[in-house]
Amino acid sequence: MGGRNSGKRSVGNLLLGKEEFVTRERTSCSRRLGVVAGRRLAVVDTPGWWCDFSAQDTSQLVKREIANSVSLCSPGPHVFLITIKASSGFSEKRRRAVEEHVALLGERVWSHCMVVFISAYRSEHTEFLRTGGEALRWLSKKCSHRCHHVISSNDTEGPELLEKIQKVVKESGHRVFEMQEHILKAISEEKRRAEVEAQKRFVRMKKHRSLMRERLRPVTDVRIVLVGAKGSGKTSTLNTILNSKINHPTRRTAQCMVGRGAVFGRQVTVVDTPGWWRNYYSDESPVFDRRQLLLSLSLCPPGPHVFLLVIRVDRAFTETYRRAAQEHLQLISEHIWSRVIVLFTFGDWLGGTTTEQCIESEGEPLQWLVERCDNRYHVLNNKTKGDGFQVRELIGKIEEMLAGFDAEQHCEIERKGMAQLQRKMIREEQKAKKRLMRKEKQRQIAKSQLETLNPLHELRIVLLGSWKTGKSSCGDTILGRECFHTGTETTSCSENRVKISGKTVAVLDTPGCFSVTSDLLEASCASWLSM
Ligand SMILES: Nc1nc2c(ncn2[C@@H]2O[C@H](COP(=O)(O)OP(=O)(O)OP(=O)(O)O)[C@@H](O)[C@H]2O)c(=O)[nH]1
Ligand SMILES: [Mg+2]
Repeated sequence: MGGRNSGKRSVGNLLLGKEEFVTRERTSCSRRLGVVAGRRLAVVDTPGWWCDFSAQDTSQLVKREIANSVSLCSPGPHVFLITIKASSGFSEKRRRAVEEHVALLGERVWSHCMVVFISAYRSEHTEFLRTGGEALRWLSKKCSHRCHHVISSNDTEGPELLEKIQKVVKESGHRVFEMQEHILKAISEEKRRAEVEAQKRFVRMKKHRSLMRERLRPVTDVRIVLVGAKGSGKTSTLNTILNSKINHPTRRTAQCMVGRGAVFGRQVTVVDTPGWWRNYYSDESPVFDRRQLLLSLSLCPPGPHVFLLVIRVDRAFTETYRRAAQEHLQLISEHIWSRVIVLFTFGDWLGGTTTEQCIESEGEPLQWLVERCDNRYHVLNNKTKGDGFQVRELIGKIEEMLAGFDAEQHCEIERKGMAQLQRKMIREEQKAKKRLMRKEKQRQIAKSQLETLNPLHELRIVLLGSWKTGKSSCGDTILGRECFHTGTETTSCSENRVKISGKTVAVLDTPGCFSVTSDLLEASCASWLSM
């Protein structure tokens, strides 16, 4: 078990003494058998979790497969190896991810767990142990200090690891980890149910598509708007559809952007939009982003044919995410649904699993969304684009959707409202420019005044703000190093100081879970008042 790319496959291969595990397992378990030094060995590789994700963000499919691994080595595994790649580091967040995912098998599993650290070379391991800190100590203790270190490139490491496992198994009296029969049965029944439902959905989709194809009218101009949560893969999708590199997908899209190109004989316009936070409802999204969503319609005149709702297929999809998607889409129009296709990205993650199996395994919120779109969905792999087949299929699905409309094929823009919005945005842009100029002027004045003042030898800064606004991270950024505890709630004030350009800069980080009052200010600065 372990995070994605944490080296599970190489550990399996080391144990079996040959390249038995070839392909990466993303969505299902794989089992290999062997005889090594006279021992019969069964090794099961499980799909990994994203190292920084909590179990809540891992897809149901992966969680079910992790639990299902137990049934693949009947009567039960002797040992669970938790693989940790030394080069990736082991933060508190990663520790929590391990804790939550291992706990899917129940608390008893810990007495069968052993940690395997994988490094490319020995010094990397030493450095890893030095920096691993509290998180590493926790994991080691949780596994009763059953830990082993392997160098991935060294083939001779396998027998040593096997010896260690054998020792652990002997110490536990050859006990195996058993899961209650009814739990295993429920897992396998759920798997079967999802497969049956997936097949039904696939047949339904195919039937509807062939019906629509009979009514197909040629479309020479296709206008697409991409909408979805932040980081769902909208910009990458634009690049895949147009076979271009218009915008770098590692950068967040802050404003709508248009791309155009000829795709399989059609003139295609794609509008990319800023994403919403997956767990924010529409009234929590900034007004600017909400307006951008509306503005997207005007960027592909006379109006878009289709909205592609982009969703990562490799992540969990909860009721909160569903509601966030619903609310943001309905900002554009209450009647939008007949023009929406769910577009799953990260198709490369699926491996041998079908999109339908994912939809059926993930649960009701995702199924609701797909149903709301009349069972229209498509999956894209933006990493390996291939020969364009996936884009050709997508264009085909869009045209089939359009065949279902009797009259106007594109979404009408409400012209009066749009003109008002555009005027408002121009006015705000002008105001923003003025504000920027004012700020620059203020800075110039301040700078000239600074020259007449005595130089400061120490600068003290207090960070205030509500819960999870990024105070501790700001502190780290200001001081240029990781001084504060980020990622966990700050419960008491803490101060760090660093010399920057000959000046001491002191930053005081404060807890943010209560509102800022003058009492708090006094308390948090008490240590400084005497300075
Ligand atoms: N493996 C894989 N990675 C993908 C895929 N699609 C997108 N990504 C990666 O996901 C990350 C986010 O992709 P973007 O295209 O920037 O996502 P976005 O929705 O435009 O993000 P925002 O503009 O911030 O809302 C990038 O690192 C992409 O390389 C895919 O199909 N497979
Ligand atoms: Mg983007």
